[in-house]
Amino acid sequence: MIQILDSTLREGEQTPGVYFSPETKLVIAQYLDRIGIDIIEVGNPAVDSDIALAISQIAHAGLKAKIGAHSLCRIDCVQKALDCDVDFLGIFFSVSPQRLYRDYNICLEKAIDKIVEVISYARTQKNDLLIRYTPEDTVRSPIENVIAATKAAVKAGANIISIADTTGYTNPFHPQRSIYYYVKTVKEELGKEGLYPQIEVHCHNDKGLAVANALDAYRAGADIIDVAVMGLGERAGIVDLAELLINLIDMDEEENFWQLSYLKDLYDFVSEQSHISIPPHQAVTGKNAFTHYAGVHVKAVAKDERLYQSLNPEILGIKSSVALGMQSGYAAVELAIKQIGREDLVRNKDLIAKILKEIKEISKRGTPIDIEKELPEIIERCTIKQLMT
Ligand code: HCA
Ligand code: CU
Repeated sequence: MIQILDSTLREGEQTPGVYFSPETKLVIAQYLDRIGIDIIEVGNPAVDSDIALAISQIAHAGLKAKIGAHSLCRIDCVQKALDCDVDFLGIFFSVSPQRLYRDYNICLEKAIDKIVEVISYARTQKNDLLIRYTPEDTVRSPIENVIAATKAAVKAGANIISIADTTGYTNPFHPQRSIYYYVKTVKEELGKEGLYPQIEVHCHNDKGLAVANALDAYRAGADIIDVAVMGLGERAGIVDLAELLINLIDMDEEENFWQLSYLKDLYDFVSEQSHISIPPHQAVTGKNAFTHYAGVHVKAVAKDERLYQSLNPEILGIKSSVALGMQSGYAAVELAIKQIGREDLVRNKDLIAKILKEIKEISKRGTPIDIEKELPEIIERCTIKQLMT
C-alpha cells in the first residue's frame, strides 16, 4: 500500500515568508496524523533551535505517524537529528556532475565515501531508525551515478531511497526524463544485487506537473510519495496533499485509507498560519471546488450533482453549492431561495424573474454575491417592487 510523507513542516516552511511556530507545527502534525499520514518530516534541527524543539515535541506527542528530521550529509547534523528522538532521518547529497564539480568540489568516489560514512554512523546510533538517502536532483543526474550512490547507501544502512525531482524537471511524456524511468531503473538495478529499499519520490511543481509525476512514479512502483499542504515549498512548491489523495482514492485498486474530512480544517489552518490564501478554484480545497454557477450547469445538478461532478464532496465532509450572478438562470435562484429557507417563494415566478434580473445587475460589480447575507435583501427589494406594480 502506498505511504504518504508530508513535508509541510520542512519543505513547506521553505516557502518564502512562512514560519510555523513549534505550537503551530504540533497542531499541523496532529491533523496530519488524524488524516492517516504515514511519515511527518518536521525539519532540519541544525537550521534553528525552534525547529529542533518542534521535532522533539512532535516526536514525543504520541502520534501514530513516524516522525522525521531532515539532515545534511554531515555527522554533526545527523547527531542533532538523533538528539530529537526521531523515527526517521532523511539525508541528502547530490551526485550530479554539476553539483559535485561546481558546488561541492569533490569527485563521485569521494562523495560516495562521505554518504556511506554518514549513513553508517546513523545506523550504528539507532538500529530501528528509518534512514532515507536522497541523491538530490536525482533526475538530472546520470543514472550510473544514482545507481552507484544508492547501492552504497543501502549497503551502509539506508532503508529508503528517494528519487528527487528537485527542480520539477520530469515529464511523463519523455521516456528517459520521466520519474517513472528513474523509479523503475533504480528498483531493477538494486534488485539485481538483492537490495530492496523502499522507493520514495519528491516531485516539485515548477512546470505544474508535480501530481502527474507523482502518479507516474506510483505507476512505476514507488512506495512513498512526498506532499505538502497547499503544495507549499521552494519556488512553485511540491505535490499538494489533497490533490494527491483524491487521485489515489479515485483509482479503482486503491481503497480510501485516509480521513479526508479533516482536510478542510487543516487547509484553513495552514492557510491562516502561512498567510497564503487558497485560490477559490483550487482543486479539492478551493472555495469553488464544488460550486456550480452557469445556468445550464445548475439546472442539471439540481437533478443530479454527478452530471457536473466527477468527485463526491461528501467524502471530504462538504456539500456542493450554487453561486449567483450574471451566468445564473431560474434554477439557481430557486435553489438559493430554498437554501435560505424561503421555499414559500419558489412558485412566485414573477418574483423569481425580478430577483434574477437584480442579481444579474449586481454581478456587474465583479465580486461574488453572498447568498446568506445579500439574497434576503434582494428578495425584500423585489417583493416591494412587485407590490408596487
Ligand atoms: C532541499 C531539497 C529537497 C530535498 C529532498 C530530500 C529536494 O530543500 O533540501 O531530501 O529528499 O527537492 O531535492 O527538498
Ligand atoms: Cu524539495
